[in-house]
Amino acid sequence: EIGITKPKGHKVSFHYNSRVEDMHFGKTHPMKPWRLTLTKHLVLGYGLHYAMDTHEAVSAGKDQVRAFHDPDYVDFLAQVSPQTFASLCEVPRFAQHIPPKHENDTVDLGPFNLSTSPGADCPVFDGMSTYLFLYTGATLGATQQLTSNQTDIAINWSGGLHHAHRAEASGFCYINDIVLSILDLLRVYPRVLYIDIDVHHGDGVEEAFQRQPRVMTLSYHRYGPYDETQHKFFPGTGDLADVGLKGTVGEHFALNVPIASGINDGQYKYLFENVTGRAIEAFKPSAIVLQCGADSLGGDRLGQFNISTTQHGECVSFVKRSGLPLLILGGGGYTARNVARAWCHETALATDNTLPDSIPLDLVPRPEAFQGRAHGDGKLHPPFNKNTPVHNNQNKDVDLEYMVKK
Ligand code: TV7
Ligand code: CA
Ligand code: ZN
Repeated sequence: EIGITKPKGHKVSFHYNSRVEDMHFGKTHPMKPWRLTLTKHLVLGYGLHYAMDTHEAVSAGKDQVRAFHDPDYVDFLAQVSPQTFASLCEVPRFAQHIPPKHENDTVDLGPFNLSTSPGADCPVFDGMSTYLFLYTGATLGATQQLTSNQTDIAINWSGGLHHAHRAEASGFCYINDIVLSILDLLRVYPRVLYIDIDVHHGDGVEEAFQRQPRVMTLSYHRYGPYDETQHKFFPGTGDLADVGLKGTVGEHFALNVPIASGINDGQYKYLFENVTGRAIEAFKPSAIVLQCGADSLGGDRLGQFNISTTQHGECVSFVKRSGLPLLILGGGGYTARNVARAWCHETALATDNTLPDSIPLDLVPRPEAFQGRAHGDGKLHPPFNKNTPVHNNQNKDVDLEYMVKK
């Protein structure tokens, strides 16, 4: 018996709809909605649903999405599919959004940075509209539970798509569910703190609120050139000096913690707890949104950090200790079995449960996903071993100290 118990003194609500699982961005595309299936299997296998209110998410409405996004973009997203894409591109009000082609572009881009080319970051795929409006609906449902005081912590692992812009898809993100959520939170809470532990910079959220002193955005991310090539790590923004739009009331309400590859648990903990702690002290938020992108874990297919599921979870616990209304969202995460481990562990932390390290493989469908692979063998917190790709640690403690002092 695992002995899952309800949290004492607070409520947690879990927002999900299994229809997001069947989606395929494309054969080799790193974003795999199947990681959400694995997460669900672990959460249910451990019995964590007994510790929360579970809500079946409903799709967001177009009107709700228009609260941030361009109306033409919303119409396009609602109608687009691989079958309708070509004819929609001919519609004049959509065609005006087609970006000019550069000579070294490898993929053909259509309106709003969308494309049917196989190598595109933001492909048009079957069921895409359903998927977008569902993950957004799940985030807005979770937000609604918070703003109506029906829960203290709300979770949506299918949300957290931080790169989407007002009229442009970017970096696997189409609808910015985070921005929409924060807009709803602002109706009730005077100040909202947004914290982003995805390995990529939370540029879409930062940009949306760059003139808004009631929202502080704080992103931790890999920043700078790759080791060999001179290309910048996506999206290339989020310098330490980037603190919000200069000359506006939003100046100083954006914080960025740029990090080199290979950061370890101790260094990440030091940065996260010092900077987040001071941000909470100074800004005095009335609610917090935490984007928990799992591509900051060691062994991620795209990320370049070396942090463990334990330290990733420590970030959630640290934020939870503030006792403020909290929205927990997913985001990136490209080694599916590790994404599921991290988000299941964090669901347990939100509900004050401690899970045994041995995954109850007899209760979990597809136990093969958690056994025998490079790091696994049925453990929730697999230690790094000789098979884990390790990125050389380029972070010097003095650099980290400098950022904390700033
Ligand atoms: C929140 N990295 C999203 C992170 C978005 C990262 C990128 C890929 C990638 C795309 C593929 C693919 C890939 C192995 C990796 C400059 C480019 C280079 C497309 C190949 N394999 C989040 C976005 C990032 C698509 N994009 O924060 C189809 O990697 O670096 C770039 C841009 C131009 C486009 N090309 C990549 O985690 C959810 N893309 C395979 C097939
Ligand atoms: Ca980040
Ligand atoms: Zn990411």
